[in-house]
Amino acid sequence: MAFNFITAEEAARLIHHGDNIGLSGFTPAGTAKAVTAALAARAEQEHEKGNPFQVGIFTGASTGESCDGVLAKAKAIRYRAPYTTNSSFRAAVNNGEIAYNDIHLSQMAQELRYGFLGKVDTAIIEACEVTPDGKIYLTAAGGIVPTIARLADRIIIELNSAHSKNMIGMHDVYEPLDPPYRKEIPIYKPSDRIGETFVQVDPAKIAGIVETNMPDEARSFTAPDPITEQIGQNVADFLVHDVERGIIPSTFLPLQSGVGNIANAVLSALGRNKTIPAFEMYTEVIQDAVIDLMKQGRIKFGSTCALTVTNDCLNSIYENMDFFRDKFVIRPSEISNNPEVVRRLGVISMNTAIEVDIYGNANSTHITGTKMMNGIGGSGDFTRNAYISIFSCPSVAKEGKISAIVPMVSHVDHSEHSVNIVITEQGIADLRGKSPVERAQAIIEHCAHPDYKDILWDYMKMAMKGQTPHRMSAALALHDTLMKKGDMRLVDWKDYL
Ligand code: 0RQ
Repeated sequence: MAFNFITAEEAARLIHHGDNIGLSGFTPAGTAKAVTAALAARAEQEHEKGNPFQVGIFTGASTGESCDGVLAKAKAIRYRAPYTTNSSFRAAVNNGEIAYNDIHLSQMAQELRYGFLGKVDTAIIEACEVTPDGKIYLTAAGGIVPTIARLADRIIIELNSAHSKNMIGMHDVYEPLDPPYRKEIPIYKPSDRIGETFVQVDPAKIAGIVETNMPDEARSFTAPDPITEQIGQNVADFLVHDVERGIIPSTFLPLQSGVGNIANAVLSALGRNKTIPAFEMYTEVIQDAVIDLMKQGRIKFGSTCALTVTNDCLNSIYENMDFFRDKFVIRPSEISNNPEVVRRLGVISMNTAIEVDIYGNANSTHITGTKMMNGIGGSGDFTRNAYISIFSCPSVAKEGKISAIVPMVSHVDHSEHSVNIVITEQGIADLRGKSPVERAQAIIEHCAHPDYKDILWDYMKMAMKGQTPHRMSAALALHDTLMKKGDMRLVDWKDYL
């Protein structure tokens, strides 16, 4: 069948106020860019005419400026799920302008199929190739494409020549059946392939193809500083110790790593530590450090949902695809983050927290309990099911005014039951096999910043005895002091008795 080539503006006119759109991509990798930017312009025009114009957005994870950024600024988003990292979007969420539903990434596709989230009217899918019989070859991410492509009434393709056709063959597209018919997902090692290299759609649903040449909008990394270097070193030391005492098999286990500067620094440190054998990853994002370690032979294989790399790095992959072809596979988020597979493979998870409390509950999402930072992303998919779950963060934020170790987290994403190891630049707290009081001793002793150790020990002294000692009137005193005096160190426990 002959395709209908249209402009991004024409594609945007196919979308109506109140529609839900499903987007390809996972992190800014592989995300729709041209049609979403045109949609933002359309929304602004409609708003100027006094007409309402807002859509619901379903994605794999975060997107880039030409999606979440411009759409949030244009006040064109009514509802969105899941993860996002865009600052304009974040501001709109925290102003109460956008209904944001922060879902575990592995669950996004199935919640759409189960009908929890409403109808998908239009899917906008970035591709490096599409064939007349409806085979869509994706770019740098898997995301939720198989599901939105099947559920949507119409599909718009962004055929993006900034992505090389060398990406053809790097995807493993598989969509599970829903209960009660679901079977096991037959992945027994990270490199196992179980699906197709393309997303098959009914070509009659492709309403138009928009040709683009737009690079992905991945953020660049800041160079590791002494704090992130030390955190990376501590994570590597911890893993070496557990290999040496036989807890982790000497052949090692697949790793998962979150996004951001800390995650990048952790992976670099692991790569440098030659006591850790060359390893594999079963993860949701591959960042620049992973690609460097593949080139050095330190990482043998990576199963991922996205190549969340800088454009220089992505181009170096495209130019050296002969080398990379057997080094990674890109899967839909439902599979890359699948709890069943994570637990079967014995994945060691490494994620970053905003704050951790003395009992091991971790807050990955909310600043001072109320303001959304990014979202839970895939951290819960991996943490709850990991062989060993690790959370790392600097012991303090904002020049020491904020302690990342607090008596009680202001929001819980990962409970004490799921968090095994807490690591800061100060040291390592191994929470496995410990009671709550033993955990508190380990976290304060090994992870808290020296400025906060006595403050936290004093809290322990004033806490009411029990399985999990707390003084309820003082549990959030550090946060309260931060809001009132601008520095948690100024807490006066007498005010909270
Ligand atoms: O603020 O940007 O103003 O400097 O938070 O913190 O230390 O630079 O670390 O970039 O790795 O982000 C948890 C947000 C960490 C991220 C989080 C401030 C700090 C700084 C960023 P500035 P850092 P990172 C994979 C798995 C949740 C989801 C997840 C995240 C900014 O890793 O979103 O793990 N994780 N998903 O100053 C106030 C505190 C703070 C604080 C840090 N206690 N109070 N501000 N900050 N701690 C991703 C996917 O699933 C796709």
